[in-house]
Amino acid sequence: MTAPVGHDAVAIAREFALSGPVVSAQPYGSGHINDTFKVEVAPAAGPSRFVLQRINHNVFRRPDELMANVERVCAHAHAKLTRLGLPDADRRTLRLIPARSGRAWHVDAAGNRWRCYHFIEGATGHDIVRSPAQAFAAAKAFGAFQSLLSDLPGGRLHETIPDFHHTPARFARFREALAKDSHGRAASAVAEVAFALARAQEVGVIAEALRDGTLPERVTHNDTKLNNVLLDDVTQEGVCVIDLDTVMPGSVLYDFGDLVRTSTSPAAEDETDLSQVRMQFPMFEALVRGYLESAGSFLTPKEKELLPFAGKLITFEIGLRFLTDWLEGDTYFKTKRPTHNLDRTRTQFRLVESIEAQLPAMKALVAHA
Ligand code: ADP
Ligand code: GN1
Ligand code: MG
Repeated sequence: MTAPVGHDAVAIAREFALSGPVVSAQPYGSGHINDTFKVEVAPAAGPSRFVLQRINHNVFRRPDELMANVERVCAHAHAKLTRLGLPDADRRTLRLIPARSGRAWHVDAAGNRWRCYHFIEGATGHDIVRSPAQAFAAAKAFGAFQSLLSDLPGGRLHETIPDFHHTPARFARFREALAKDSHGRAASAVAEVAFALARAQEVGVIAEALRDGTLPERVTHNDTKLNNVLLDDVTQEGVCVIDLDTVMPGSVLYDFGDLVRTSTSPAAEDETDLSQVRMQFPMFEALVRGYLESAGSFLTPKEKELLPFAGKLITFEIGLRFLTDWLEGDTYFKTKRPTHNLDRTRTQFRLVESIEAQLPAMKALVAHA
């Protein structure tokens, strides 16, 4: 869908207990789901910048459950980091600013849910990986995030999007969209459809192992694209994992897999020059090192063994979701041009091919890591 406009973000920001009078609220970031604004307040004793977000309720059907998850995750992470004595715990996890009502969110007149976070200063979310050092830092940060949440109290988190990474369910939805072809677009994606159908046999590997217990369920992030971890502008180290809407029970393989998808290619997710798209081995090597540094101690042998395959499967799954959205008329992901979802599909599938060609070498690397 195209980005919704017209929210009075300044007025909404004033509904939160900020440290001074709101002076501006500008659209911010490149996420595909929520509407994000950078809010500035007049100079005051406290922080002067905040992040205001409208939760996309077409995607997140139960925003109350989502916010309950986010509150629990933020509180646990902050308390644990503080307990560990980290000097900059305030920068290492998202922190919610309560609304003036005292709740963690504000509901506007149109029924939209809004929340507000402290702005993480001096750190950036990158859309494209620039160096193995960045890949290393991102993977280490997401592994540390999983470790941080491994003792989250209070029972199982809500599933904010049921079957979010159930690749067979994603495949079934793709087949339905193809059969309906509601927008007459299947003819424009013949090669991509054939590419997807040819890989039907592999879609169940992780979902089935989770179901039969050969892979453990853990608290995972589930949306570990590179721009969902902010890296320090000076040191390039991972500072803060953001975008907590899909933190829920899952497999660590989805998290590692999405890092491979988003942190190994020198091209953007929507690059139209497919000759630019490829899995760069030094980036993969850095991801493995970074991830094992923070998560290596708790991974089972099977989780470790499947890390390379997960990179391929998740890249395929996200490509399939873009293709499904293309066939269904662009109702889910924000788009900025008519063929945006088709372009994104092509990029993902080209990356899948590149991963497939290097899978034996990737497996050998992990086996010896
Ligand atoms: P979406 O679900 O739409 O991807 P995100 O939560 O990832 O939304 O936020 C969109 C962008 O806003 C991020 O990629 C990041 O650049 C920026 N951002 C989000 N939260 C913060 C924060 N607390 N501090 C600084 N930047 C942030
Ligand atoms: C969305 O919210 P954002 O832009 O970080 C999507 C992910 C996809 C990603 C593809 C809730 O992530 O699942 O992998 O786009 N988030 C949701 O770029 O669907
Ligand atoms: Mg995001």
